[in-house]
Amino acid sequence: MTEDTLLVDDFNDGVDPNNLGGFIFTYAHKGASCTAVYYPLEDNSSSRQLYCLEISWRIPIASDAGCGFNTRVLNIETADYLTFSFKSRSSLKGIQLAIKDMNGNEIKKPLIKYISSDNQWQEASVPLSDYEGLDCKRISAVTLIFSPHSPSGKLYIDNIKFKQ
Ligand SMILES: [Ca+2]
Repeated sequence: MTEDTLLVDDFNDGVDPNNLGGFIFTYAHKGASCTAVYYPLEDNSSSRQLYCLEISWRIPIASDAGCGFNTRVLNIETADYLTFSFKSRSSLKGIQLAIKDMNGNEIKKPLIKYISSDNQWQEASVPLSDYEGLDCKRISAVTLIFSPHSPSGKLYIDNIKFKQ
């Protein structure tokens, strides 16, 4: 970890907690489901190594589910971007990328603003100016929120970090 990077999780140790001491959490409201498992990567030659996280969801009725990454009380004042590696072949139009602070404020943006679902690994770079209004000295979680607009699917994520 360098000075200009705040690594949330590279999943490389294969277990919780993450690099900040926070935990992965999933939730699912009525009729929905969401699971997250460590997934071994076959190609360790790239920046994506050892494990990523495989997230599966199913929202067959009007409900919602999510998978999040607890960042404890993270100061991201020096960061300009949230970045992560991502791969999915599922429809992503109903997925929101949320960032939350310790005051309970949560800002959500459509994930498809930052990535596509072409089943190739891609690097997302999310400008934190899109999330203005949060207490950036006390960030508590990054969450993917699933809705019936993407009724079921699977995605892979790795190297979640805040950086300059
Ligand atoms: Ca990894």
